[in-house]
Amino acid sequence: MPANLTPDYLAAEQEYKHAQTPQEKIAALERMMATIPKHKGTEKLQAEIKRRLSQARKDSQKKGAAHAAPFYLIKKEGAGQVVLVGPPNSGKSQLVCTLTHARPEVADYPFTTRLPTPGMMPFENVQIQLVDLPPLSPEFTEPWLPQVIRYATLGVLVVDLNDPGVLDEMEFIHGLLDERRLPVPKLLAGNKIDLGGARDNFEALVDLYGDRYRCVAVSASTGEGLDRFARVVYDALEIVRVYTKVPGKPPELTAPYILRRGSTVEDAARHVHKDFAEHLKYARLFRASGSRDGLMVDRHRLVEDEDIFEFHM
Ligand SMILES: Nc1nc2c(ncn2[C@@H]2O[C@H](COP(=O)(O)OP(=O)(O)OP(=O)(O)O)[C@@H](O)[C@H]2O)c(=O)[nH]1
Ligand SMILES: [Mg+2]
Repeated sequence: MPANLTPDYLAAEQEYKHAQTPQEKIAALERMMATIPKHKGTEKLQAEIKRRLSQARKDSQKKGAAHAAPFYLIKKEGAGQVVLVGPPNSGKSQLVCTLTHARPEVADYPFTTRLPTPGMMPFENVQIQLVDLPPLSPEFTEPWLPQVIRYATLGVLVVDLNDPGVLDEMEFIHGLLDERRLPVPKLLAGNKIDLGGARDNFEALVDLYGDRYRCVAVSASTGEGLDRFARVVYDALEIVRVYTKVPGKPPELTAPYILRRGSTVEDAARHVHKDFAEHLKYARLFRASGSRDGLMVDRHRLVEDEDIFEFHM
């Protein structure tokens, strides 16, 4: 393997080979582009991926192509697409019902959900897309689920803390993710913390899996832990919010620009307007707390969550 291609890249390439529609091809190619090691040895390959990506995007624009979009790939909206992954009956649909305006069916028997249902979860002034999914189970797993999990920005593993089989379910899910080379979710939501014995099971899960996952105990029924859930999801998305202001005017704090963590002042300026980055001389940094009142910063400074910038050309 000349270019030291990573397992993530190779999995994305497999996905591309099996892709049936332009949308699936685009998703797979975007993932290939995101995971390909960026060095001289892969330059040709990168160029080839870009060429195919632009072709696939053209194909997806063609008349009638919309009908070919697979029903299960949900268009991304908001600050990130977060899929709820987990065994049957763990409360994935109930979480989406409680946290968003969407109303997927909730029932006390397994395999209730057969289709993905998206909804928007607010976190402070940010909207995050939550997607309810059918379960992962040794009995039956929808064949298209891996593709949806791979396409998402982030996965959250949702388990039922009151289920005596929860450890076996975790093992099964790890095996499946591994076999399909799927990204392991970063978060583990232990649901039904309102039920007796759930607290002990949560502690046991943290002992076993605490270094693999950020763990949070919630109850989709009573609402316990859900504020923390939204905060933890926001953190795991690795994004920052920035605001802009005009000299002499107060900032607009309701509609943040969303950037990746690690972005610079220059990236922020480009996000607002492509010409801004080019002509930027410096920026003035403010914070809602007043702690950075107008500090002059250059284009290479890393932005922090809730920075407020005044761009000067
Ligand atoms: N006590 C309690 N019950 C819950 C909680 N969350 C969900 N439930 C119940 O658990 C059952 C399953 O909930 P669902 O949301 O349908 O579970 P699901 O994970 O979507 O199930 P599938 O669609 O089969 O994968 C329902 O009877 C819910 O009322 C919770 O936090 N506490
Ligand atoms: Mg469901």
